[in-house]
Amino acid sequence: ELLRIDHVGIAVADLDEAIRFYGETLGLRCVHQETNDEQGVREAMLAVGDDTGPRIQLLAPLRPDSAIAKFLDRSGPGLQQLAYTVADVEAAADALRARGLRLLYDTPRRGTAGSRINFVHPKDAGGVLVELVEPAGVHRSGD
Ligand code: CMX
Repeated sequence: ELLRIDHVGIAVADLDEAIRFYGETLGLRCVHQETNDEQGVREAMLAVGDDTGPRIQLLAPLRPDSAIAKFLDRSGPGLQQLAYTVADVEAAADALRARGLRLLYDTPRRGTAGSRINFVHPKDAGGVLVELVEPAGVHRSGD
């Protein structure tokens, strides 16, 4: 039920500086920015090429106790997560739980642009923090 790669998330200390670097050095265009208070992040979505494929997500911490701040403290800036698009985040999470993986949330939380998200613990996915993203507006069974 993983449909495609949605985005690759990169932890950065300074969002504006990172957006500038990616724009000026790699030519990636910032197409969306938002603050997600619950996740403790300021984030930016960058389009690659014609923007038909996966995007790059830059993640900067809002607070010292946030997941991104802890990641930066431990590992420094760099790849933090790999996110897959799913049609139904609850169904995808249930299927992975049934295969013995730990999901971080009992119920989905809000992600970028009104999406619904959950995560697989990196220790259960070969050292990769896997995010499941159900984009806003897709059909959900039970609605
Ligand atoms: N990728 C790979 N491994 C990671 C990791 C990551 N992003 N974050 C932590 N780990 C590893 C640590 O290196 C550590 O390994 P060792 O035990 O071998 O040293 C282990 O996982 C720690 O696990 P933990 O103590 O259970 O958890 P932490 O306090 O380090 O938090 C995690 C890790 C994944 C539970 C936390 O980052 C989290 O809740 N993430 C989900 C939310 C999130 O990332 N939000 C920001 C993005 C928001 C968005 O995408 O919209």
